[in-house]
Amino acid sequence: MLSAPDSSDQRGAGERNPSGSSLRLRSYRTTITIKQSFFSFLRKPTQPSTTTMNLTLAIKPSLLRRLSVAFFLGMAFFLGTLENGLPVSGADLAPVKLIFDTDIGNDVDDVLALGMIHALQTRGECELLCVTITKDNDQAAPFTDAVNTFYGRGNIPIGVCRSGVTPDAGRFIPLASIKDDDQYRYPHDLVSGKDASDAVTVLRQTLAAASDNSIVIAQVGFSTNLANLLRSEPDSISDLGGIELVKQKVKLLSMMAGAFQQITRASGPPYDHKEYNVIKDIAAAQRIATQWPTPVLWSGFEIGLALPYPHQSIERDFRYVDHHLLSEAYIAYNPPPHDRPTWDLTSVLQVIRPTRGYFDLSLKGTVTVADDGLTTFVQNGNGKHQILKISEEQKARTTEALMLLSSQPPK
Ligand SMILES: [Ca+2]
Ligand SMILES: [Ca+2]
Repeated sequence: MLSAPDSSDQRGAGERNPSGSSLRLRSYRTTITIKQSFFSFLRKPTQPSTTTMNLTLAIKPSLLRRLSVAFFLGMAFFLGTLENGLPVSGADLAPVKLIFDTDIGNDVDDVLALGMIHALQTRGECELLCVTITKDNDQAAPFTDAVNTFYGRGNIPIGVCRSGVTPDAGRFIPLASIKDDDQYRYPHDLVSGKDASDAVTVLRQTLAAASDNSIVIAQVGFSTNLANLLRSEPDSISDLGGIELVKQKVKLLSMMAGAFQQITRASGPPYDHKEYNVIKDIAAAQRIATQWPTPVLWSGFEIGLALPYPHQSIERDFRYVDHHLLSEAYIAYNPPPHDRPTWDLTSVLQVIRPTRGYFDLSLKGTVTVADDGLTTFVQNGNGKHQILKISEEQKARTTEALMLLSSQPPK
């Protein structure tokens, strides 16, 4: 096994390997004969040009070891640029340009997913361009701004919808309004969703400003905003209607929506699950399934359910500040020892780290959303859809990644 050069490298050549191993490092001498004309550019005009010269290179053991280490580090770097045996292009290493569309304020996995996005941005792996919200409550946008501000990105545009869907405050978004000594516990300057722009406007502005085929969207709530985007008409922001704008600018949509396996409860037989993000706006989900013009990844209910967030992380990993909006939201929603499924986190992780083997993807096919909200996936050669899958072997490593990224402190 290779190790970095140690203090023995400071010793003179020929000294015994301090480890006492039988491997004796000796001086290696290599004689290289090179046509002197090769070095003619170094030659003084008076030097003869037709002779050959012998170069003797004495390579000391310490140098040899350094060269070995450098060689293997170089190989490791080279192999690190391979994914699935294929070279990773510079474009693959560029930060993913991300739009996060969320019903933040209902379940708490949206909050952990947003924290994870910030951690990945800090690592240079993505750039969060805007957040659009499908929960129609005026405290959802200030809560989102508070999370973004905590991670040092309080100017990220936030768009809201006025759909009437899930208008209640829920269990944790009022945390953004808490004040300690007349100061917001969680600073933010967007104090009400009434002051935020319409989500479709924010989406159209973000897409219009983007390079072609550059945008990835993670939709982890209802399909309301994206369905409205598809229906949007050309306007002062863009000459393109919604479908054309998406077709030109969006590379991939990743959705936490639907269920593609029967779900087993603690008691009772397995059942066909009507998933929350779909049934809250079935018509919008149907529009996405039938009209969205780019490839779509679907993370079904069964994926996040298979990856419960370890509650010990909530108790331990967020204590680097006195108050943490992520852990307080989790506790307000469903406190430890509850291990909340990681539904929304899975859709984010897959699109920012698509080649790391956290999940498997089905072959291509088509998702259908029935009028009652049930979803089915049928494999076919030319469909735009793929569904996420996860194996027993992947679960521990993927959970670890979700946990570490969710709880990573701001830079
Ligand atoms: Ca702000
Ligand atoms: Ca959600």
